[in-house]
Amino acid sequence: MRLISLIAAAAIFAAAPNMVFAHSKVVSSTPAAEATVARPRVVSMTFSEALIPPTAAASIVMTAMPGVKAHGEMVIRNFTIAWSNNNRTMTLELKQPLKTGTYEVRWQAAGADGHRMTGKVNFKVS
Ligand SMILES: [Cu+2]
Repeated sequence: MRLISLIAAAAIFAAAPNMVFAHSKVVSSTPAAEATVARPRVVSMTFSEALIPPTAAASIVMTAMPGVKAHGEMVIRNFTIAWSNNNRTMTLELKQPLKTGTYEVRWQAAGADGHRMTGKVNFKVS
């Protein structure tokens, strides 16, 4: 029993650095999180590690529009996705610039350890 506890403790210590460092997250984005920008035509996110593109997806959701009280969520679909920076940067190239409003970009992706992570980046278009 004691040996098993020791093995379990060792396994937790061995796994801890990966748990802290290996999970994908956004380290920078354009527009930047919480920024207000003029109508962008490109939204990009750079992640903390290379992603496996088939596991990655993103959606752009307009959550509010000036002067419209109960806007609800409107999903923006007119973009294509490109990868660069050794699969660390995901760029959403919009066919039309985003209109004035409040946006949330929702992403999901897995890095080297295969764990699927999700997150979001919020910004405003003026
Ligand atoms: Cu993981």
